[in-house]
Amino acid sequence: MAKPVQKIVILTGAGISAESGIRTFRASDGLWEDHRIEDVATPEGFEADPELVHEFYNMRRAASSAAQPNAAHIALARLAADPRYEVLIVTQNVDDLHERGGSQNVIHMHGSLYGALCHACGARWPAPEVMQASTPCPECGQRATRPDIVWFGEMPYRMDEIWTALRAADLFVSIGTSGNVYPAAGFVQDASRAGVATLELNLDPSSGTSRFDESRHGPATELVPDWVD
Ligand code: BV8
Repeated sequence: MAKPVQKIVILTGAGISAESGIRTFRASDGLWEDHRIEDVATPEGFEADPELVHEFYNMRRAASSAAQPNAAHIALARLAADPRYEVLIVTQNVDDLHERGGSQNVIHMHGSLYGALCHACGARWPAPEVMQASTPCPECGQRATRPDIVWFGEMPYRMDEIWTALRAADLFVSIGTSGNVYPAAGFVQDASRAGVATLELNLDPSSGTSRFDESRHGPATELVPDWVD
């Protein structure tokens, strides 16, 4: 009788991309130049100044495209390739380093720098490297283009799928996130309530560290390959 496959749900945050040179939110003290991130990563911020918000995301898209996946991204792809495990990566990150590191089963719950969305009709298409609000929508032609990013106050993507997978998992692992933003920060509680084992791999204790069965602290490029291998 073949051993049962172990189901693992992995939540990642900005910390897994830090060693690829992509700044985390905390490292920038929640600031981008002289703007609070909550001011640019919100629908109100976009309404108030669409070009400023596009500039914020164009800069981050350029940083993401210039970055390389690191040993942590690559180790997670190795784990998923092992037939003993069924791995789902739920990332809060909007970069594409998981995919470029070889992972296939990835949910971008906060959207992606590589998606464009029409604020008027809801159409989606692949984002150009540099995006402007005036870029006409390929569907409705209106000039209301925004990055396909989930801002504060907006509903994250594919939550039902995520919660279902979380509750059916054997193990929930949180990597590189400070545990400050909901609903992602609540996943450890959802997992524990469903009897799922929980592990935190983070540079330093997150806001939710006491909720994990086990916490290991250090850089992701050391912790993740050690855990995977
Ligand atoms: C929603 C896309 C409802 C944008 C992002 C009060 C209480 C509870 C909740 C709320 C509240 N007030 C408001 C809310 C809701 C709000 C929220 O949680 N606010 C917080 C500030 C309190 N949440 C929302 O608005 C969410 N939506 O609730 O919708 C709803 C319901 C129905 C219908 C409609 C709506 C949406 C939140 C999504 C916002 N978008 N991202 C963008 O990227 O520009 S959030 C953004 O910030 C990131 O995606 C990420 O989620 C978050 C930053 O978190 P981290 O990834 O953890 O990054 P951070 O820098 O904080 O931490 C890095 C960690 O890595 C650190 O711990 C560090 O130690 C570690 N690290 C660093 N280097 C390394 C490392 N680890 C390992 N190795 C290293 N080398």
